[in-house]
Amino acid sequence: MQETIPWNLRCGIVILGDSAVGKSSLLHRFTEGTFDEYSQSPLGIDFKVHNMNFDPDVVIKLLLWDTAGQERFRSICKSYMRNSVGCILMFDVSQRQTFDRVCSWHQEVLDYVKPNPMFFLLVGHKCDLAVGRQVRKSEGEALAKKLNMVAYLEVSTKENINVSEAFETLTRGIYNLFLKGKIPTRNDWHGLAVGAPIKKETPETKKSACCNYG
Ligand SMILES: Nc1nc2c(ncn2[C@@H]2O[C@H](COP(=O)(O)OP(=O)(O)O)[C@@H](O)[C@H]2O)c(=O)[nH]1
Ligand SMILES: [Mg+2]
Repeated sequence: MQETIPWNLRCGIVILGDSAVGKSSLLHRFTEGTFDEYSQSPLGIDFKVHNMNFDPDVVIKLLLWDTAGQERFRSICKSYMRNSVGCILMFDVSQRQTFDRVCSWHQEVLDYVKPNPMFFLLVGHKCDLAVGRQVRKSEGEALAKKLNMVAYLEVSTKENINVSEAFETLTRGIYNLFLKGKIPTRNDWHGLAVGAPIKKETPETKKSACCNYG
């Protein structure tokens, strides 16, 4: 008997937040497993693919978009928002102003993707910085609740705290909503795409899986 599926769901996730909150570091830690304190921010956009397994027969292919938070890159960010169903919205717990800007990021994204849905995970980043902390965990939790987000998580890329949990929590939230029929899929929207189950057999069938989403 042939084994069913490798990838049958494809999910776009965009990482947003002010400059220097740690977006690129988080994506790098999650996909490459390392942290480099001195690495440079990318100009514009970076892109990674990561497969996630929840059930033995369901693989979710994540398309992960890193963005630069600077004003001049906003127009680039927009096209990636349009191809995403999930957003990791980050602030730096040691920089109060980055927390204060979360509401406007959130509203801006919703306005832009309308009428398509977007599901958010709020990340209070750099939680290793206990001494310089300017935002309490309870404030992050309250804001995520107020904005109807999937969850709030405190993350440290540097100390590798809650890194994979962040991606898993958001993806699982989206997956569960999808199973409940709360996320529509449409041909003209690529945030969440469903591919027909395929047979895991040869390199050829694997190749066709990639093209399965149209
Ligand atoms: N203390 C601490 N610093 C971090 C952490 N993650 C990233 N940084 C630092 O924050 C700065 C900005 O990170 P970067 O990923 O370029 O932020 P981006 O502009 O949002 O992409 C860099 O100096 C990183 O070394 C973390 O978890 N803890
Ligand atoms: Mg960056």
